[in-house]
Amino acid sequence: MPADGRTDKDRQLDADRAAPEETVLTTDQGVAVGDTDNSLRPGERGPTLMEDFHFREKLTHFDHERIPERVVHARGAGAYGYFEAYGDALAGVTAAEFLTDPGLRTPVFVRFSTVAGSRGSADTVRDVRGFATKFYTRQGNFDLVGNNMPVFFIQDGIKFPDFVHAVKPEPHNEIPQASSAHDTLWDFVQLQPETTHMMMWLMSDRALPRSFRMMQGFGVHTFRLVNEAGEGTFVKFHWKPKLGTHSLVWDETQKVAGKDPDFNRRDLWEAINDGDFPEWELGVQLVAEADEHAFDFDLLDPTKIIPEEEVPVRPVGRMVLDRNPDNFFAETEQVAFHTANVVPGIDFSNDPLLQARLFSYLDTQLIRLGGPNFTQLPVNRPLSEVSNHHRDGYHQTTVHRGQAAYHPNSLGGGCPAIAGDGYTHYQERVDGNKIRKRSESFADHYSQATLFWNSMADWEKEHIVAAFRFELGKVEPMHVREGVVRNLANVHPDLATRVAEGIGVEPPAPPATPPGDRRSPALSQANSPTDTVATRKIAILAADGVDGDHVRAATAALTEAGANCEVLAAADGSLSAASGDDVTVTRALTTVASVLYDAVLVPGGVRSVQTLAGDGDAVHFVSEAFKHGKAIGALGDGVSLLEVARVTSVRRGDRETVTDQGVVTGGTASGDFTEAFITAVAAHRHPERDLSAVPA
Ligand code: HDE
Repeated sequence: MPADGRTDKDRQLDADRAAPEETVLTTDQGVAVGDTDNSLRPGERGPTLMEDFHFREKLTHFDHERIPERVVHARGAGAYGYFEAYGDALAGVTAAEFLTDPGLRTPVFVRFSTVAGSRGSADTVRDVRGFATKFYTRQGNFDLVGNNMPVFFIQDGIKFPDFVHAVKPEPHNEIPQASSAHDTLWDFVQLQPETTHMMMWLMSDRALPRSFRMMQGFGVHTFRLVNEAGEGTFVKFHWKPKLGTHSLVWDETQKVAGKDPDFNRRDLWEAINDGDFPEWELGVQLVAEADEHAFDFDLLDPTKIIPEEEVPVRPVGRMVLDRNPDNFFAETEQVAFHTANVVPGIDFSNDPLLQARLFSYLDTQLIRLGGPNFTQLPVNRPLSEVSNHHRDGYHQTTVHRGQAAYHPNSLGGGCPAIAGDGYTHYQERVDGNKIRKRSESFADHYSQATLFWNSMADWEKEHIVAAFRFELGKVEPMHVREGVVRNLANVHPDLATRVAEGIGVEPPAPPATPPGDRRSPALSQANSPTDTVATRKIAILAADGVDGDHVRAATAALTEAGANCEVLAAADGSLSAASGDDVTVTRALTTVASVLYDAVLVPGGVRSVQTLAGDGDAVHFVSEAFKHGKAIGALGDGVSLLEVARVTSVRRGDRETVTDQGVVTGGTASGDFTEAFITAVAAHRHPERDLSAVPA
């Protein structure tokens, strides 16, 4: 690790960086430009002349600024960082150096994305999130192109265009944008039962991450690790976020989509800018080749997980993102991931979805980035040396020297030479007749959907039912709604009945055989760690006359614990506190909303609280935060604002600290109070509240 903390990739990029400081304006030919505001014309009022090369170049370049957006995962945000293995636990399992040498710091670039929406769509829509990592290893680039859900909609990649056409905006009117709540998706789903397990994930809160920094990542497919002797071990890759796995709630996501469509992107950017570097642990589930058939599902079926209780996830390293890109287009837009980018020690399985991806990603980069030389783009270039006989093509930037561009050659001294230790594909024995047929071992589409349902906490189940009702409520043809309910009956009769009751469909008859009762606690977000308030955004509502000591003491304790506090008031500037001193306002209330914060604190001060009680924005702020299950703190007179905001179903303390369902009240900002409030914020949400009657 170099002393300046920069990765080798960062250093490599120096050669490509350009900055305008101390330069003069030039054409692309390097000719200095003296006027870029007026086109060349005969006379002041004459037509523009063809010979104005600067005008033509400027406009032409502009006209060609856009490239096709990704057909899926068009909207994304990226960052650089590094990966470090914890130790050599995988030595002997894989020849991949970056996974086994704890002394190595491997640079990475990660791009997070939504799937269905266009480049300009909102961040917080209900969708799968992409989680694609490019490791610039010393043995070449390895791309782990995963998602934040561990399974997929289909089992064979030949179905991908069908699925994507169904979920994207409908072809006749291009409606709806970035939403799965429409006829064609659900029509596909009801006719394609293999989607059932993934639809459970999509209807769960996993589809609404609070932050890219608070979501898991999964390689989805079974891959192979291969050691130096050529022996293989099946592997599933997992990313676990250090901040826990947390989600927004549905009503909130829709409001955020309007208030701040860049919510997740901004969150990533700001955290890295502030030095709060997001971190994930890489884990692996390993399965010996001999155990390939030891499960009640097929390891090659991408609609299945290996329950963590059956094969534990072994932590093998950590990834930290510590640098924002310099230029969105050059880096985040032009980064080209490809599942076939593997290094020695990592190989594929015969998962038919993965096999299709091995074709599709290269193909897609060719159209998106306009030719075969996209690997030379700075963000895509490996750190290890590239030397081969590939030549020419659009945008060739390498100046290949020499006469011999073929192998074997003697005129070029036989170079580049064949590597003695080159990548060797795992020598799996494969034989069979050429057939178009799905394996029988892929036929069970429901057991793991049931496992997922059984593993959810009650509030997670409620959210899933509400999501199915919302989405299917937008589907016009009744036979499509009925088809989905028929599928859900195979998952669990409770689920099917509760969904049916909300969408005008006859509840299904009880099944002949009751559903299984297996659970996997690792699937529930209720079991995600809630031990930190790091980077959580706390809104402190105030007006003139606020108790300045409350603001100071609470801010100090929360900041100390890692949270970010903002004082919100009717206008920017500063407030005069009850004791006469000034309190700086971070933002005007009218420019923000409760949905952009994790928790609310109302300090005391009679005048301040009276003003807030008469301000609809402030009152709504509190009731909406309550509705969304967020921690709420109120001190002294601030407690009375809760009444006005209809936070009435909880016990409140006027003097000593009382916590009830994440609402923390008390007389002073004592250690007692701040500790209780911090615990309430760390819990993320308080779903135990009865919210049905709370408007917001
Ligand atoms: Fe992708 N996918 N995909 N996908 N995918 C693309 O490649 C494709 C699948 C994933 O941030 C495309 O460069 C096929 C599973 C991510 O740049 C395209 C199939 C998983 C990203 C493509 C799948 C993913 C993509 C579009 C079924 C999770 C964004 C633009 C056989 C394990 C990467 C592009 C980024 C992007 C094809 C299924 C994840 C068209 C054919 C399963 C995170 O090549």
